[in-house]
Amino acid sequence: MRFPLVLTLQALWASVCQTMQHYPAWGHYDVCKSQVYTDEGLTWDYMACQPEAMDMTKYLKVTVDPPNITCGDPPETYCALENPYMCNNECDAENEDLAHPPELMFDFEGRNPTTFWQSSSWKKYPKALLVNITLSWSKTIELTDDIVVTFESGRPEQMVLEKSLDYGKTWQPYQFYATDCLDAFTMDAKTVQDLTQHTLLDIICTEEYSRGYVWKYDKTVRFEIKDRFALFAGPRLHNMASLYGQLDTTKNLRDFFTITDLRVRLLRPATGATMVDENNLSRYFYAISDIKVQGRCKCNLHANSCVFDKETLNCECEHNTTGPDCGRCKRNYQGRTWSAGSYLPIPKGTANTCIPNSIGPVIRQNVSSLGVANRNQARVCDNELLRCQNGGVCLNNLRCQCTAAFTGLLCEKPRCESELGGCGGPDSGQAALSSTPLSTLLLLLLGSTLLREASYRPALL
Ligand SMILES: *[C@@H]1O[C@H](CO)[C@@H](O)[C@H](O)[C@H]1NC(C)=O
Ligand SMILES: *[C@@H]1O[C@H](CO)[C@@H](O)[C@H](O)[C@H]1NC(C)=O
Ligand SMILES: *[C@@H]1O[C@H](CO)[C@@H](O)[C@H](O)[C@H]1NC(C)=O
Ligand SMILES: *[C@@H]1O[C@H](CO)[C@@H](O)[C@H](O)[C@H]1NC(C)=O
Ligand SMILES: *[C@@H]1O[C@H](CO)[C@@H](O)[C@H](O)[C@H]1NC(C)=O
Ligand SMILES: [Ca+2]
Repeated sequence: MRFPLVLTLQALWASVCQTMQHYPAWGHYDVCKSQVYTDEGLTWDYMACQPEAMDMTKYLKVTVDPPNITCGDPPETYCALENPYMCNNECDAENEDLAHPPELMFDFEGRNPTTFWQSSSWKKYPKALLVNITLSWSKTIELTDDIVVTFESGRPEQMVLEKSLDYGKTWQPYQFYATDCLDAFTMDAKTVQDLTQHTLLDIICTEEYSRGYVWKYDKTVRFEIKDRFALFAGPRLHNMASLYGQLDTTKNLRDFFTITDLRVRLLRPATGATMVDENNLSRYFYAISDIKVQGRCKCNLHANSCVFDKETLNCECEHNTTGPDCGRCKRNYQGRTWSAGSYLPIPKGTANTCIPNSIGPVIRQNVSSLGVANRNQARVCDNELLRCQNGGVCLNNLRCQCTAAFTGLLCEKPRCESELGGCGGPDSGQAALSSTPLSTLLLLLLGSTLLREASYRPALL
């Protein structure tokens, strides 16, 4: 029993090392193709690839609604929330030093004093002070780190973070924030720590970022992306292989982290007390010094760079794909139906390139008649290291034909698990784990070790 295990490990190790020599940047999916020598000379090998994560606030358009809610027209003087006698906060849109336009939420922070956007005060109390701050990219992007909104004023007592996936046509809530969730939104208060793999997509209301009048210290409101990733990738995100595998097979999980627009809906400013001081409403307003959004262009694993040109982001598509998200095949390269690249198998993924019209069907015929994989496509399965699991059969090194109960590129997942909501009972995660074959676990284990090493490079994910 022990002998074959060691051999398997060695074989795996050898193949991983070989892969590393060929693809030094493996596991980051940052290379779309590389030249390789084969019996037929120099040819291209194609891999799944994605752009690096970057600071997405450089590429957005910001809109504040209602349009004249930004302070300073007419000029106004504000008092401090915690001290109504401290009234030295002036806003004047005409005076550059005293103006607080929306751009100041996205400038370089680290200056002292901070720069910030500010709303006019709650003059119309008890009518609600409602403000929408909408960030638009005109491009689908995938979030890779927490969204962090830093307030200069007290944090709002009620707010909603919303997202759009269709360029602002429709909006869905991402997270609710309130000092009292039940009262504000008739929702139970939760934190991201209450979420599990099966409830990851639940939209929660949290009191973590609203409570407390001690706003000198607690200024941020977060939407926790990394804690959600960690449900699959482990506490320090060391098993990214597992996360990538899950993203690959579960579309709504992937879509959850994908956006074209974000909206911060400010519903009630900090009051610091149960009673609003109606005699001095200049104490109540919103001010935001910084918003952080880290992400990458969504290019369907067909591009490793994304360029900002004429005010828009566009993927630089490879693999003979085209469109802003590389979402279709180029003209004359529609030899088979377009499909997104795949993170699997780790580490290179599968490019799923578009192939020319003319030779498309012929290649496919020859692939099926001769049982040889199309050279343009990475091998998905074989009878050695990339075995189809759970009784699946490898077809032409291109895909595993799984039995009815399993799914995933290597049939590694019980079918019920890929539907979020999961396999039912609370112990189903356990059941799924124990039914995972040893070799898959080993592969993931090795993958994670190497990923950890690779993560010393800056900007992993
Ligand atoms: C803010 O956006 C929501 C939809 O996301 C809309 O219903 C609401 O009227 C907007 N509020 C303002 C002040 O524009
Ligand atoms: C914004 O402008 C509208 C119409 O010009 C006006 O009715 C409203 O009172 C203004 N609101 C603020 C906060 O200045
Ligand atoms: C708020 O209170 C301070 C101190 O009493 C006062 O100086 C200021 O004018 C007040 N502002 C308003 C709008 O009443
Ligand atoms: C795409 O097309 C170009 C030329 O049109 C070709 O050189 C290249 O090999 C093709 N295949 C891929 C997968 O990029
Ligand atoms: C496909 O296979 C057939 C028969 O084996 C052969 O005649 C044909 O030339 C092959 N086509 C290509 C593009 O290799
Ligand atoms: Ca700022």
